[in-house]
Amino acid sequence: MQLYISPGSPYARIVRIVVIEKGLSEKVEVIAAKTRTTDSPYYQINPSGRVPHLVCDDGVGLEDSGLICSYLDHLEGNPTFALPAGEAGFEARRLEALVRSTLDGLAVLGREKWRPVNEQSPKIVLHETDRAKRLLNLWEQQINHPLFHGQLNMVQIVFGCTLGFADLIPEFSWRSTYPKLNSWFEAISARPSFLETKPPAPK
Ligand SMILES: N[C@@H](CCC(=O)N[C@@H](CS)C(=O)NCC(=O)O)C(=O)O
Repeated sequence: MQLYISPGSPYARIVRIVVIEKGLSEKVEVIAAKTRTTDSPYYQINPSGRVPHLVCDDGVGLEDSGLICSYLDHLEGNPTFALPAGEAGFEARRLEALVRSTLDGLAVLGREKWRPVNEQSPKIVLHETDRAKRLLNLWEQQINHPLFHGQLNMVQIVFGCTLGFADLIPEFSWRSTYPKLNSWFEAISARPSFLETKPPAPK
């Protein structure tokens, strides 16, 4: 299988972490795609141009980190990240959706802040900074939720990649404001799968 990524993409990092945690590194070739470029050859492989994108052994392409993680988790018949049935599964989906919402907002903020200053929209920067602060305030209060602890799950992986991405955004310093999130992040960042996929500093 081929997994198309970009080294700085937090969504691709979610999948790369699942590949490592599931012991699938030998079976999944990780390829850096050229995204956000006119006429990139990658568009022949994935017309949407987004990463992550997994080309399965039968040639079928899968887009979206949630879908790819679920596919990889079930590949060898021993899903470790599958959700429990009923109430507990719904609670995990509720948290993952809100963590992904945090990441989606930060992705917009990051993209804006990496543009030259004269191309940035102050309105978008303010809107996304405010959203991120409201959500990080919420997570600072809820980080003791059992799903953020114990056996690794998708909520933890997505949130770890979210905070790792927040770390890279210029002028978005969150660590001293949210000490509980900081210690939680320090702990998950020490996992080999997180160390191995640490994003490079943006250029
Ligand atoms: N919901 C998607 C989001 C993927 C996404 O937004 N990827 C960004 C990189 S972080 C991308 O490929 N951008 C390139 C583009 O928009 O052309 C997922 O979870 O995989």
